[in-house]
Amino acid sequence: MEKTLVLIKPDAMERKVMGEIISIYEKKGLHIAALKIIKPSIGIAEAHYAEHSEKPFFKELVDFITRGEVCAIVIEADNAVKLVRKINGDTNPLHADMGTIRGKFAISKNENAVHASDSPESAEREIRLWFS
Ligand code: FUP
Repeated sequence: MEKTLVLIKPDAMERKVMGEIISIYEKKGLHIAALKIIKPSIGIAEAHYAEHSEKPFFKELVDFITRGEVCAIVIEADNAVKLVRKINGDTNPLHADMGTIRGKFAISKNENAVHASDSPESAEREIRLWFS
């Protein structure tokens, strides 16, 4: 079965909606295969967002993800990658459908509540990074 990595980001953790977000994946019937709460180091944040290292928002991204606790989750399901990205919704909360996690919980493009891997290959790399 396919695996994907979800991060519940510091904005959502601070607002105490971790349980509510996890329950959305569970109610959809997805299997939570692993879960841990950590305060990410700058190293893990930079490695996670390596593909964005040349982007103007990279520093903001790393500062944000390292400012507090994150809940890292491995979700296992058929088509987990596509399904979880659909449940999470558009990166920009202004474009996210209101039924999605970002539609319900995201504040801005940066503080957008959740991350999910964008391909099975990214999922493998990210799961190795967060659960090594
Ligand atoms: P997503 O796959 O939906 O998480 O989005 P991207 O991989 O395109 O972007 C990674 C993160 O960068 C997003 F969570 C939000 C952030 N971002 C910004 O802060 N500003 C931007 O202009 C674009 C993305």
